[in-house]
Amino acid sequence: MTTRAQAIIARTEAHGAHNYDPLPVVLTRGEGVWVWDVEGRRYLDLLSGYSALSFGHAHPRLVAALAEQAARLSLTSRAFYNDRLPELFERLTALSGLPRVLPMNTGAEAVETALKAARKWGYTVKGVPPDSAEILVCTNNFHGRTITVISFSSVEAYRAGFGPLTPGFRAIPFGDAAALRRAIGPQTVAFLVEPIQGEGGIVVPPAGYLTQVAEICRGARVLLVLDEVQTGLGRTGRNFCFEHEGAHPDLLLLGKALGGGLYPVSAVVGTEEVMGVFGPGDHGSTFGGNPLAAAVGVAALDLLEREQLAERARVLGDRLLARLAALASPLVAEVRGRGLLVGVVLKPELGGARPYCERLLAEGLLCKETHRDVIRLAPPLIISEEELDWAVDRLGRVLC
Ligand code: IF1
Repeated sequence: MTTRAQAIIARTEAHGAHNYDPLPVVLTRGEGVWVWDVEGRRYLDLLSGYSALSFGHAHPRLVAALAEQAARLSLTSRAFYNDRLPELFERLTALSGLPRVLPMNTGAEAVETALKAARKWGYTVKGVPPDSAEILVCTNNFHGRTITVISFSSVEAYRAGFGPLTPGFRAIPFGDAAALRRAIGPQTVAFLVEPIQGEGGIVVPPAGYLTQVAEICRGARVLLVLDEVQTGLGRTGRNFCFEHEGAHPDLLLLGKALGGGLYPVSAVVGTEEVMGVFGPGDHGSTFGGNPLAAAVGVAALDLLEREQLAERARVLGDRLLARLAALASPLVAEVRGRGLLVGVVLKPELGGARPYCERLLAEGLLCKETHRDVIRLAPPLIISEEELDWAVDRLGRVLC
C-alpha cells in the first residue's frame, strides 16, 4: 500500500468511531461493477454496498435522475406535497401488489415503522390488550442497528452493553414452520422474517417455508412482515423473494437497492387494513418521501424492469452456483444462495473467512465475510456473464 492510502486510513481512524473493521483498501471511483482504489488498482465489487448497488456504480440513468432532481427540488418535508412522490407510490404498489406505502430512509427505519404499524394494528384492529402485543422474530436474524431492532438480535455482540432493551419480542428458529405455529399466542400480532437470512450467513429456508408461514399467519390473524431490504428488487431472481413461493406479506420492507446505491431510500409497503392505522402525527421522518428520494427510487424501479434484472439475477445466479460447485474446493463446506445472493461457506477448521477476503482483495475482488466462515457474494445485478466468470476464476485461485 502507498503512503497516500495509509495516510487516508490513518486520518479515518484518527477521528472516526471504531465501529467497523474495513479491509485495507481506499476506494475513490466506481463505474458499473468496477471500483478503483487511490493507487489506480481496479476491483470487481462483489459486495455492492451490502446489496444496495444492484445497478452498479454511477449508473448514468440514476446519476441523471439524482442530478436533475437535486437541481430542481431536493426536500419539501411532508408538511407539503411534492410532485415526485406519487410516482414512487404508484410504481411500488404496482410492483408489489400491495396498495399503500410509507417512505422512510434506511432499512432499520422501515423495520421500526413496520413494528409500530403491527403493534397499533394489534391494539386497534385485532383487539390485543394495551401494551401486551408480542412480535415473533427468528433466531439468527438481522434487521438493523437501532435499540429496538437489536433488542431481538440473537447476536450477543449486537446487544451487549446497549440495554435496557425493548420488550415484546420472542425468537423462534428460522425455517421451522411448526415452531411458528406453536409460538403464536393470543397476544401475537406479527411475525417478522427475512425470506433468506443475509447477515445470518445467506441461509435459505426449506422449500415451502414461506408458503406455510403465510398460511399459518393468515389462519391465526398474525401479520406476516417480510424484511426484503436485502432480498428485494431482483436480488434473488424475482422482483421480491416472496414471489418464489407466492407467499404474500401484510407488510413488505424495502431499502438498499431502492435508492440505487446513490441515496438512502426505504419503504414499508402494506395492506389497507394495516397501513390504515397511521393517522397524521403518528409517524414520520424529515427526509422520508422527499422528492430527491422519490426521483432516485423511481429511476431504480424503472431500471429493474427495463433491464429485466430479476431474470438476469436468476440466470446468472444459477451459473454462479454451478461454477462455484464445479470448483470443488477442498476449503469449502457448502455453497448456497438464490439468484445473485450467494454464500461460500468455508470449513470451520480454517478459522474464518477474513484472511480469504484479504487474498481475494489482492486478486481484484471486493468481498466481505459474514458470520465468520461465510464469504458473501452479491455482485451488482447488471454484471455480465464474462465479468462473473472472471470473478469465479479469481475465486478459484484463492480457494483451490
Ligand atoms: C451494517 C449484513 C447486509 C438488512 C436487512 C434491515 C437492514 C439490513 C435484512 C438495515 C442491513 C446491512 C447493514 C450493514 C451490514 C448489512 C448486511 F451484513 F448485516 F447482513 F447487507 F448483508 N434488514 N444490512 O440486511 O438496513 O438500516 O442498514 O439501511 O454494517 O450494519 P440499514
